[in-house]
Amino acid sequence: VTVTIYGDLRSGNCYKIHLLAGLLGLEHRWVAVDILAGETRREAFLAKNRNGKLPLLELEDGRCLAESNAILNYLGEASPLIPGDRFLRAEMLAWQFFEQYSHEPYIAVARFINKFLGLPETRRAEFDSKQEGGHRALAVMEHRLARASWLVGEAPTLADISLYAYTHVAHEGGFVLDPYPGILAWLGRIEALPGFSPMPE
Ligand SMILES: N[C@@H](CCC(=O)N[C@@H](CS)C(=O)NCC(=O)O)C(=O)O
Repeated sequence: VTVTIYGDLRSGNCYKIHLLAGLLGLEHRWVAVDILAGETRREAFLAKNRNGKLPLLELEDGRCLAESNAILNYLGEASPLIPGDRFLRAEMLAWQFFEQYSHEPYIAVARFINKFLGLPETRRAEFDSKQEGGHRALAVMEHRLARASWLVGEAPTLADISLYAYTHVAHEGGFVLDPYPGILAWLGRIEALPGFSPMPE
């Protein structure tokens, strides 16, 4: 018996958990849930997460935990990916909150509209409206990564996992990464970590 993760690996929020599990060698059961087929809106899933969102972690005793970055913090407890230092740990959380408020709502949504909906004319204005905010978030990351190897301190943390998820597929949302050499080098450093697993195609 082990923890269960409900996820759809086309989603960066779900892929974060898959990536962490590989890096830490965590034993787990992965249950594939198909968002595009409406499975997150069915009663069986809503009974586990009223918010109807993936990913979702279910513990052996039946308790469930939603929100990708909360799940990372739960599964990453006592690993080198969470700094012991109080300030660095809070900085890691700051990047994770940044990811959810200033990065994902632009880059993940633009990617969804383009890659999964095929950029229909009815969503074109919304897609365009995401570009400026996405580039603002990428510029904030570049400012740090032009002068440091990792987002926090001198080693990889959960902050890097959270932000890797949608940054490495940002081009699928129309964001060309060439103007961000610090980000490109950082993506390569994450991909070279032992236990790294790519997002499946
Ligand atoms: N803040 C949440 C976002 C989760 C989220 O938006 N999940 C999307 C996929 S990326 C989802 O499950 N959508 C299905 C739906 O809304 O029915 C997290 O970080 O886990």
